[in-house]
Amino acid sequence: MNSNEKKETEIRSIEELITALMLADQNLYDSIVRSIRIPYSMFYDYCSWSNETYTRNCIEENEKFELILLCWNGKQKTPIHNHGGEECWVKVIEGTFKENIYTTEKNGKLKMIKSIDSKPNDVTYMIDFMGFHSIENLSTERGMSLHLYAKPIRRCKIYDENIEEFVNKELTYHSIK
Ligand code: 2CO
Ligand code: FE2
Repeated sequence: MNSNEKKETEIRSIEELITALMLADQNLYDSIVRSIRIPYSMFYDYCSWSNETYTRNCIEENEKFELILLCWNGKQKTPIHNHGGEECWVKVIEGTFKENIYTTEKNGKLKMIKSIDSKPNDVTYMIDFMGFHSIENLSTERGMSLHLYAKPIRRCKIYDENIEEFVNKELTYHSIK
Protein backbone atom coordinates (compact mmCIF):
# COMPACT_ATOMS: atom_id res chain seq x y z
CA MET A 1 0.00 0.00 0.00
CA ASN A 2 1.54 3.37 -0.92
CA SER A 3 1.23 6.40 1.34
CA ASN A 4 -1.65 7.94 -0.67
CA GLU A 5 -3.77 4.80 -0.37
CA LYS A 6 -3.01 4.66 3.33
CA LYS A 7 -4.13 8.29 3.81
CA GLU A 8 -7.48 7.57 2.10
CA THR A 9 -8.32 4.98 4.74
CA GLU A 10 -7.51 7.31 7.62
CA ILE A 11 -10.30 9.03 9.54
CA ARG A 12 -9.45 12.68 10.04
CA SER A 13 -12.45 14.27 11.80
CA ILE A 14 -15.01 13.42 14.45
CA GLU A 15 -17.86 13.82 11.91
CA GLU A 16 -16.15 11.37 9.56
CA LEU A 17 -15.71 8.92 12.42
CA ILE A 18 -19.38 9.07 13.45
CA THR A 19 -20.51 8.56 9.83
CA ALA A 20 -18.17 5.59 9.39
CA LEU A 21 -19.47 3.96 12.60
CA MET A 22 -23.11 4.58 11.66
CA LEU A 23 -22.68 2.94 8.24
CA ALA A 24 -20.44 0.03 9.24
CA ASP A 25 -21.19 -3.33 10.74
CA GLN A 26 -19.85 -3.83 14.26
CA ASN A 27 -17.24 -6.32 13.01
CA LEU A 28 -15.51 -3.40 11.22
CA TYR A 29 -15.29 -1.21 14.32
CA ASP A 30 -11.85 -2.46 15.27
CA SER A 31 -10.28 -1.38 11.97
CA ILE A 32 -12.20 1.91 12.05
CA VAL A 33 -10.85 2.78 15.50
CA ARG A 34 -7.32 1.89 14.41
CA SER A 35 -7.60 4.18 11.37
CA ILE A 36 -8.45 7.29 13.41
CA ARG A 37 -5.94 10.14 12.91
CA ILE A 38 -7.84 13.06 14.45
CA PRO A 39 -5.71 15.91 15.86
CA TYR A 40 -6.25 16.21 19.61
CA SER A 41 -7.30 19.87 19.30
CA MET A 42 -10.49 18.70 17.51
CA PHE A 43 -11.63 17.19 20.83
CA TYR A 44 -11.33 20.41 22.85
CA ASP A 45 -15.05 21.24 22.37
CA TYR A 46 -15.98 18.04 24.21
CA CYS A 47 -13.67 18.43 27.21
CA SER A 48 -14.63 18.92 30.83
CA TRP A 49 -12.39 18.42 33.85
CA SER A 50 -12.91 17.51 37.47
CA ASN A 51 -10.58 17.19 40.44
CA GLU A 52 -12.84 14.43 41.84
CA THR A 53 -12.81 12.00 38.94
CA TYR A 54 -12.00 11.50 35.27
CA THR A 55 -14.93 12.84 33.26
CA ARG A 56 -17.13 11.02 30.71
CA ASN A 57 -18.14 13.33 27.86
CA CYS A 58 -20.65 12.08 25.32
CA ILE A 59 -19.78 12.76 21.68
CA GLU A 60 -22.44 10.46 20.16
CA GLU A 61 -24.86 7.90 21.50
CA ASN A 62 -27.35 5.92 19.44
CA GLU A 63 -28.78 2.40 19.34
CA LYS A 64 -25.60 0.99 17.73
CA PHE A 65 -22.78 2.60 19.70
CA GLU A 66 -21.58 5.14 22.20
CA LEU A 67 -18.56 7.37 21.53
CA ILE A 68 -17.23 9.19 24.57
CA LEU A 69 -14.22 11.34 25.37
CA LEU A 70 -12.66 10.73 28.77
CA CYS A 71 -10.74 13.66 30.26
CA TRP A 72 -8.23 12.85 32.96
CA ASN A 73 -6.43 15.08 35.37
CA GLY A 74 -2.98 13.90 36.41
CA LYS A 75 -2.90 10.44 38.03
CA GLN A 76 -6.68 9.93 37.92
CA LYS A 77 -7.85 6.34 37.46
CA THR A 78 -10.94 4.22 37.07
CA PRO A 79 -12.03 1.61 39.56
CA ILE A 80 -11.67 -1.99 38.35
CA HIS A 81 -14.77 -2.63 36.22
CA ASN A 82 -16.38 -4.63 33.44
CA HIS A 83 -18.30 -3.42 30.37
CA GLY A 84 -21.88 -4.62 30.75
CA GLY A 85 -21.45 -7.33 28.11
CA GLU A 86 -20.47 -4.88 25.37
CA GLU A 87 -17.35 -4.43 23.26
CA CYS A 88 -14.97 -1.65 24.31
CA TRP A 89 -12.20 0.08 22.35
CA VAL A 90 -9.94 2.69 23.94
CA LYS A 91 -7.83 5.00 21.75
CA VAL A 92 -5.36 7.32 23.45
CA ILE A 93 -5.70 10.90 22.18
CA GLU A 94 -3.26 12.70 24.47
CA GLY A 95 -1.11 11.49 27.35
CA THR A 96 0.16 8.15 28.60
CA PHE A 97 -2.01 5.55 30.29
CA LYS A 98 -1.73 2.20 32.02
CA GLU A 99 -4.38 -0.49 31.65
CA ASN A 100 -4.38 -3.34 34.16
CA ILE A 101 -6.44 -6.43 33.31
CA TYR A 102 -7.80 -8.74 36.02
CA THR A 103 -9.64 -12.03 36.24
CA THR A 104 -11.35 -13.56 39.24
CA GLU A 105 -9.94 -16.75 40.72
CA LYS A 106 -12.09 -19.65 41.98
CA ASN A 107 -12.07 -18.16 45.51
CA GLY A 108 -13.42 -14.90 44.07
CA LYS A 109 -10.14 -13.03 44.57
CA LEU A 110 -8.99 -10.67 41.83
CA LYS A 111 -5.77 -11.47 40.02
CA MET A 112 -3.97 -9.04 37.73
CA ILE A 113 -3.00 -10.92 34.57
CA LYS A 114 -1.73 -8.19 32.25
CA SER A 115 -0.57 -4.59 32.27
CA ILE A 116 -0.35 -2.46 29.13
CA ASP A 117 1.10 1.03 28.79
CA SER A 118 -0.30 3.11 25.96
CA LYS A 119 0.50 6.39 24.23
CA PRO A 120 -1.27 8.54 21.61
CA ASN A 121 -2.83 6.49 18.79
CA ASP A 122 -2.52 3.19 20.66
CA VAL A 123 -5.74 1.14 20.78
CA THR A 124 -6.75 -1.39 23.43
CA TYR A 125 -9.76 -3.68 23.36
CA MET A 126 -11.81 -5.18 26.17
CA ILE A 127 -14.85 -7.43 26.51
CA ASP A 128 -16.23 -9.14 29.60
CA PHE A 129 -14.91 -12.64 28.84
CA MET A 130 -11.37 -11.17 28.97
CA GLY A 131 -12.04 -10.03 32.55
CA PHE A 132 -12.08 -6.64 34.25
CA HIS A 133 -9.82 -3.66 33.79
CA SER A 134 -8.76 -0.36 35.27
CA ILE A 135 -7.17 2.55 33.40
CA GLU A 136 -4.90 5.16 34.92
CA ASN A 137 -3.42 8.41 33.63
CA LEU A 138 0.27 7.76 34.30
CA SER A 139 1.21 11.40 34.00
CA THR A 140 0.75 14.36 36.32
CA GLU A 141 -0.50 16.27 33.24
CA ARG A 142 -4.01 16.12 31.77
CA GLY A 143 -4.83 13.42 29.25
CA MET A 144 -7.65 12.48 26.87
CA SER A 145 -8.85 9.10 25.59
CA LEU A 146 -11.58 8.18 23.14
CA HIS A 147 -13.84 5.24 24.05
CA LEU A 148 -16.13 3.36 21.70
CA TYR A 149 -18.69 0.98 23.19
CA ALA A 150 -20.93 -1.19 21.06
CA LYS A 151 -23.60 -1.21 22.04
CA PRO A 152 -23.84 1.68 24.56
CA ILE A 153 -23.13 0.70 28.18
CA ARG A 154 -25.79 1.84 30.65
CA ARG A 155 -24.46 0.01 33.69
CA CYS A 156 -21.45 -2.06 34.65
CA LYS A 157 -19.88 -3.72 37.66
CA ILE A 158 -17.21 -1.83 39.56
CA TYR A 159 -14.97 -3.23 42.28
CA ASP A 160 -15.48 -1.56 45.65
CA GLU A 161 -12.09 -1.71 47.41
CA ASN A 162 -13.69 -1.12 50.83
CA ILE A 163 -15.99 -4.14 50.81
CA GLU A 164 -13.80 -6.11 48.38
CA GLU A 165 -16.78 -6.89 46.17
CA PHE A 166 -18.21 -5.85 42.84
CA VAL A 167 -21.23 -3.54 42.93
CA ASN A 168 -23.54 -2.41 40.12
CA LYS A 169 -23.00 1.11 38.82
CA GLU A 170 -25.24 3.22 36.57
CA LEU A 171 -23.05 5.14 34.12
CA THR A 172 -23.62 8.85 33.59
CA TYR A 173 -22.09 11.66 31.54
CA HIS A 174 -20.39 14.83 32.76
CA SER A 175 -21.24 16.55 29.48
CA ILE A 176 -23.28 15.86 26.35
CA LYS A 177 -22.82 17.57 22.96
N1 2CO B 1 -15.14 1.89 30.94
C1 2CO B 1 -14.78 3.10 31.63
C2 2CO B 1 -15.89 4.13 31.51
O1 2CO B 1 -16.62 4.12 30.52
C3 2CO B 1 -13.52 3.71 31.13
S1 2CO B 1 -12.16 2.55 31.06
O2 2CO B 1 -12.10 2.16 29.44
O3 2CO B 1 -13.00 1.32 29.00
O4 2CO B 1 -16.04 4.98 32.40
FE1 FE2 C 1 -13.42 0.44 30.87
